[in-house]
Amino acid sequence: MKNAPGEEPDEALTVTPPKEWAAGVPAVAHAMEYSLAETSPLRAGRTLLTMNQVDGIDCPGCAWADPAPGHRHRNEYCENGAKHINDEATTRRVTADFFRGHPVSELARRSDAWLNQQGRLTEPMVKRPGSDFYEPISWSDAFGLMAEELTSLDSPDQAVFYTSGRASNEAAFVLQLFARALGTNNLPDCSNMCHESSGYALHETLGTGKGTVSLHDLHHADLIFLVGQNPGSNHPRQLSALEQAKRNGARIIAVNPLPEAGLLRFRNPQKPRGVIGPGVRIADRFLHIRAGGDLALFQGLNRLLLEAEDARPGEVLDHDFIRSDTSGFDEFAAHVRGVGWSDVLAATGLTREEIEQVRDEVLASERVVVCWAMGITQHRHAVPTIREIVNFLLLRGNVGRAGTGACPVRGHSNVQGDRTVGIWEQMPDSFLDALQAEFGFDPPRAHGLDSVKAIKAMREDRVRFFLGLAGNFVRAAPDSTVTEEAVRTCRLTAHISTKLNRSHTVCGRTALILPTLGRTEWDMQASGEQFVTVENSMSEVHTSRGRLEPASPLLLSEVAILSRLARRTLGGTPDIPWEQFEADYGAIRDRISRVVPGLHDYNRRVTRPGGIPLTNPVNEGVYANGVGRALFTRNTAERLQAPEGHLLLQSMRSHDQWNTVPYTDNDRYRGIHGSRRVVLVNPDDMAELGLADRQNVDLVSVWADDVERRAEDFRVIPYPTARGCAAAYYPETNLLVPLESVAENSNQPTYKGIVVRLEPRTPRPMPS
Ligand SMILES: Nc1nc2c(c(=O)[nH]1)N[C@H]1C(S)=C(S)[C@@H](COP(=O)(O)OP(=O)(O)OC[C@H]3O[C@@H](n4cnc5c(=O)[nH]c(N)nc54)[C@H](O)[C@@H]3O)O[C@H]1N2
Ligand SMILES: Nc1nc2c(c(=O)[nH]1)N[C@H]1C(S)=C(S)[C@@H](COP(=O)(O)OP(=O)(O)OC[C@H]3O[C@@H](n4cnc5c(=O)[nH]c(N)nc54)[C@H](O)[C@@H]3O)O[C@H]1N2
Ligand SMILES: [Mo]
Repeated sequence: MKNAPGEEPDEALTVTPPKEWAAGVPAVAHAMEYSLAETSPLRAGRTLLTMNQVDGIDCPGCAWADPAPGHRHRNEYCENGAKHINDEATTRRVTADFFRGHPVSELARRSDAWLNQQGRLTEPMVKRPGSDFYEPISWSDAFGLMAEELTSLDSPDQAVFYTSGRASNEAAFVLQLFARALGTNNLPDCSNMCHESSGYALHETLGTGKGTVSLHDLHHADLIFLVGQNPGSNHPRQLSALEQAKRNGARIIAVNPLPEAGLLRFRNPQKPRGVIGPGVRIADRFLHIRAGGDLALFQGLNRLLLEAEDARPGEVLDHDFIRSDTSGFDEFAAHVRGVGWSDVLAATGLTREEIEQVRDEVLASERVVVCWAMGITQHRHAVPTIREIVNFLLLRGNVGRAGTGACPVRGHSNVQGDRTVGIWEQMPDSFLDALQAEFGFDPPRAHGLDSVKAIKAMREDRVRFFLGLAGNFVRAAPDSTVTEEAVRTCRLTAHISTKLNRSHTVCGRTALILPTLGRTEWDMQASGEQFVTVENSMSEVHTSRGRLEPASPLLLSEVAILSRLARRTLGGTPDIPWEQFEADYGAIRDRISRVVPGLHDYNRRVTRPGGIPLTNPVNEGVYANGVGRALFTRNTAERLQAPEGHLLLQSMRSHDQWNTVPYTDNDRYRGIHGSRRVVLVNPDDMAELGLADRQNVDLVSVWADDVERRAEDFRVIPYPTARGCAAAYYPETNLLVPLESVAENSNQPTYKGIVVRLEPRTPRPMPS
């Protein structure tokens, strides 16, 4: 298994010291530079100035929440949000002519960045069996092809419908309705690869899949943990919220194997002070943890809290809360008291003193929030780790009170909303019952395929049809070579997309590109101009309305594509008004309001400034986990450790990419320029492994099968990552993640815990 095509090694690599602060003037300058390279000043202005404003465009970047109406800055966007939005608003176009000049076999050799840079997709295209070219097809014929395939399946479970978290609530609801009316729950999504572990652990312990924290809670916390996330690059507007919390007196503890720029210092570009001053120090304390050590950290901390309670009975734990709201405390306490310090220190790479200092911070704090992202969820023992974080919060009643709670920081701007409206292969019976009552058909009850299971089913020839609503499934998934072979077994693959990506080049016998409107564009339908709705990481549902002229007159909206496909495939059975849905998205929201709890009176409430804040039942003392109380849990996991001569590799995002799409080869904050084929290694590990600065190596992953997974020709960069750990970029390293390597229970790929060895290649002359 080798590199993906287009991933030639780079001679242009330069390395500068990692930055110790994030945002500030260079960030704004970089945003404008990127915007103007992609689009005109007028278009850039129109998108940026309405971004995240009441009645404007929801940033298609991350899911971070907006401040309350009236408290938004005129420029309520960050450098990276500006890049993402202008990547969509680009004036470059991929036309039928383009495809005449580029056979699919050639496109399959291009890099991810190159494919994205070709611009917006403009008309529906088909690649027919045996052909190496995409050619134009009418919308009607495209729907005909898909309907024919779908109606000839032996079972509806031979179809898979993937969703990426960019899709609006309206499109997502229509898609899941179509899939279930067809008869399948095969609705994998990007969340299977993102926060599935959080959903699993939180459901089990608190009875909710969502975070319990609002922006207001964050602003008023005394102590905030940032565990396994890189907000400077991936949630830059979170830094503004943290700055605000600090102004209110909060302390912040960052836990990460990498000293990320955004964790250290922040210069707010929206304030004069941020432009000139030294900025705000973000993390008061930085725990340079070993990858995968977080479960041990929180267990050690929990043990220290129990012992503090022993020393000062009645003063440390929130006994009233534990008694009234939780279950399982005694078993948990007995278990955690037995956790050995040598194990904790070995797993974390921290000293006992460091963990005791954290305990003291906790004891001095009335209100604690824990934020986490992919550094936690993408490990084999992600679920027990998050359960232990919940134990930690429960001990001092840091759940359900103002200024406290669990804050899984979501990725895609609407990944949470898509789940709320039914994109999940395991929606509970209550949801399916509501669908049945509303639409009068019997939805399938057996769980469908998640992302990893879908790939396995393809490999076993159990899938004939794949439709992707947004996203880049082939590149986001693990074990790239295996996934690519699996996808090629499908008879028909179709993608509803805005930009060209690798999933269009690695396809089924017949392949369709279904180009669609983006968030930035106005959406005109029979009943007039439409808006869509989305839900952010803090469960606020609000509108998003585009302002730009669509990239091509041939584009259809996601809702239109899905409604027409459904009508063509299902005809009148069951009797669902697909035409009306397409004509007026309000008709979809009316249905959602009767199916999804909390979204009653959707059309009226969602257009109010600030939208609908969905209440998390946990904040009202309701735990819908079957027990009716928050659960303390006992967690054990084998320590994640690379054998001697190996390192534990994490695959992460640079500062200049959106998931599977790198924009440039630079990672400004980490000081890497001109190449993404780098592996960051601790200098002491380099010495021990006999590796030199910039040495060329192959990354070879080690797994209990006899498949060789090798990512070729990376340069070793000495970097202050924790000992025993290494870091490289996603998606270039996805081929190293075995399909079988998943988190227990959540089935989420372990993108942050890959055992690798670094194999030196024959030395090449270094560029001077
Ligand atoms: N600009 C930009 N913004 C984005 C995205 C993007 O690609 N570009 N993607 C969006 C999406 S979908 C998501 S899910 C989020 C992702 O946001 P993040 O989760 O911040 O993304 P990653 O780059 O995967 O970074 C994971 C962080 O976890 C740390 N880490 C790795 N392993 C461990 C560990 O074992 N323990 C601890 N404590 N830390 C660890 C890494 O060093 C890194 O800082 O961002 C969203 N926002
Ligand atoms: N190794 C490794 N792998 C990972 C991760 C990791 O950290 N490491 N992270 C995982 C995570 S957290 C996630 S969320 C997944 C991401 O997986 P995906 O969500 O599947 O991937 P994206 O790269 O966000 O998808 C980009 C494509 O979406 C399409 N698109 C963009 N905007 C729109 C729109 O408005 N409408 C439509 N219809 N299409 C649009 C464009 O065609 C673009 O090429 O990857 C996962 N994979
Ligand atoms: Mo994500």
